[in-house]
Amino acid sequence: MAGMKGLLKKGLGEMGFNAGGGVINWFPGHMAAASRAIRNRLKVADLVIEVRDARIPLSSANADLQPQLSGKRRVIALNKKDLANPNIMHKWIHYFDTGKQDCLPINAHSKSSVKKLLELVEFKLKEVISREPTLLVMVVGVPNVGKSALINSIHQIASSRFPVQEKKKRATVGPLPGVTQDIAGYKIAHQPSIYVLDTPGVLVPSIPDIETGLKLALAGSVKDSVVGEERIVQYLLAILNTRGTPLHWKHLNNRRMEGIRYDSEQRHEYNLKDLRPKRRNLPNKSDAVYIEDLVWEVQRALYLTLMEFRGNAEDEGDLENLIDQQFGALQKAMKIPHKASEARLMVSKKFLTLFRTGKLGPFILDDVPHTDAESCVVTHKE
Ligand SMILES: Nc1nc2c(ncn2[C@@H]2O[C@H](COP(=O)(O)OP(=O)(O)OP(=O)(O)O)[C@@H](O)[C@H]2O)c(=O)[nH]1
Ligand SMILES: [Mg+2]
Repeated sequence: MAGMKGLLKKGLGEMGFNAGGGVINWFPGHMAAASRAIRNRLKVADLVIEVRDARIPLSSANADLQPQLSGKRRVIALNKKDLANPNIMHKWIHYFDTGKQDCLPINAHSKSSVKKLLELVEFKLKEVISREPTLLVMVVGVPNVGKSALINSIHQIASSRFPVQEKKKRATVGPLPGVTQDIAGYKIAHQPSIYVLDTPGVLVPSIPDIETGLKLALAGSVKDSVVGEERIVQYLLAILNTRGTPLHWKHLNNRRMEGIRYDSEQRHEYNLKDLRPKRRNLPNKSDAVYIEDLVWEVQRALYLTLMEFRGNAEDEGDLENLIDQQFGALQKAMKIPHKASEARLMVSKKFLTLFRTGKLGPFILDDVPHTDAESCVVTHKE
């Protein structure tokens, strides 16, 4: 980890995730106003669904809202569980359980998953449902975690149960952060009337540390242009190399990797072209096969560079060299023309897409903190 910390300090050190100044203006004006509006509405909410990104259960918590949220009936929905490593997810569930905080990993696009969340919400509202004529459930979270997608699924499930008005009303969902700009209500039940409120994603004006900022950028909560795709990928590669993840890809691709063992042992100079499995012409291939091949080439490029790396990943200079080499290997694997002046940027964009769509496998980037039960639901890593 020392190598990565050094690299972050050196390469990314001048970055400040600070709304007030520096190179980065990532806290747009609407967010400050939205934060105020959310705080006001929270005062009257009966329950809040705090949506976090399952890949970063702590880094995706809005630290400024935590004191208010912890004083309310709250369910933490760890969304995008399809992109998160299930083996590590159960440790996170245990972590939140220990802190007596209701939490549920969900996939906002899956009805069965959202139904489970609704059951939990109903259970927590049980006692107020019987006495209040109107209830307000708020959905809050940092940008792009899937709040609006969740609202749409809730609304859809509700409209199959109750004859709700405005059946066709849908929240806009999109792949970039900052899609929802206004608070909007959706009626999901009557007697009592229950409304769910979709809210704009809000970040804190000052992100406490650079790694939290980079994780938020990796997960897509901060616009890529704010941090720069190359920096985000440099950080992702630092994580993968430090964790030795590419070495595990060998087992995933055992059959195809057979050739690799031969090549890396027998030949020090490898040529990706020679190793490439026989390919049919691109136009005849389905997209799925094309992507599968691309993923395989990318994983192999990272596996080989890490295998042949003779430096020390704890040393920031060595790690930086390895990452530079990997950018070159990825460029070849992705068949991005050598002279393309924007090659590094193109590599970064493609690599980020593979990561964000889960093609490189499921990940959880935050480490489960060692805590006592009381301080369990902390907002960011120490
Ligand atoms: N893989 C995966 N993608 C999801 C899931 N939920 C939402 N998404 C995608 O994440 C992106 C963001 O979803 P939104 O619902 O717009 O996110 P949001 O939190 O409302 O974003 P803002 O309005 O910008 O704050 C979209 O591309 C969704 O399709 C999920 O559970 N799994
Ligand atoms: Mg939204």
